[in-house]
Amino acid sequence: MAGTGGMWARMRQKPFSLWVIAGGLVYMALSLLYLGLPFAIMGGILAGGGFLLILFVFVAVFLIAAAFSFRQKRWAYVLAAVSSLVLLVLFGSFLLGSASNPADSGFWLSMSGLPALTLVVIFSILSLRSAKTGLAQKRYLASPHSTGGLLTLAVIGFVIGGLVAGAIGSAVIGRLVATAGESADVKIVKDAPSAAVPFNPATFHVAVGGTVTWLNTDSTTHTVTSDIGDSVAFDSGSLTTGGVFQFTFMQAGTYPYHCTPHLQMTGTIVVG
Ligand SMILES: [Cu+2]
Repeated sequence: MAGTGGMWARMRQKPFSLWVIAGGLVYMALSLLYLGLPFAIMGGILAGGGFLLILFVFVAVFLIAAAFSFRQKRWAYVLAAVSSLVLLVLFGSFLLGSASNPADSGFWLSMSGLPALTLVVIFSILSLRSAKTGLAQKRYLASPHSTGGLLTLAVIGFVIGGLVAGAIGSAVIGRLVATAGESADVKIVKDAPSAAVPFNPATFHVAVGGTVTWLNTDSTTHTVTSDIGDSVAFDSGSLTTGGVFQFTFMQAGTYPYHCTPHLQMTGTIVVG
């Protein structure tokens, strides 16, 4: 009992900023691991053209930075700030994209990851600045009862609020997509990248001058893009959940198409 009591006392003496840095980094590492592990188990560590490897490097770097920031190593503050910034720069636009659609499968990560990493950057830079004099000297770094604590609380509140609003929005979008699905010609199905028929129906027939309507019912962003070399070129750009694309075919022919981020997703339009 005395041992655990002593441990708690030591934990409580840890400057508050270290909890924020380590907590934010561990949360991100676990999130990335949760995201990447299924793909790694399915396709090996080199799946996705090295994308997974980059993901796991971030996991390792985040965990190292978290552990040594907690021990007040100055280089670890630098590592924490730099690695967080690099992730924000590399995947910021991707994260912002899924943050704009609550029905997107990446919404929770964007909603929580962007604020968490921002907090890590702020607190690791401030901790580095005060490392020489000691974090205990700065109240906003030492104690949760401070502006630093208020900022953290505000960010956590923002994230929880965003996730709750997102869950409601996601349900609404789901209902709207189900209704819209009845009028679409070709549906991008749920879990399309691993589906046998990602574009349903796989082959759609339309008369010359007819318009085809695609609807994305998946929780991931996809595109409807004509295969290279076609005389008739079409490209929907990114379609998030509920996204609709229409194209009018003026020439008879067979038009194969695919999804740009998932090349295994293919379909065909037959005109005439
Ligand atoms: Cu796709």
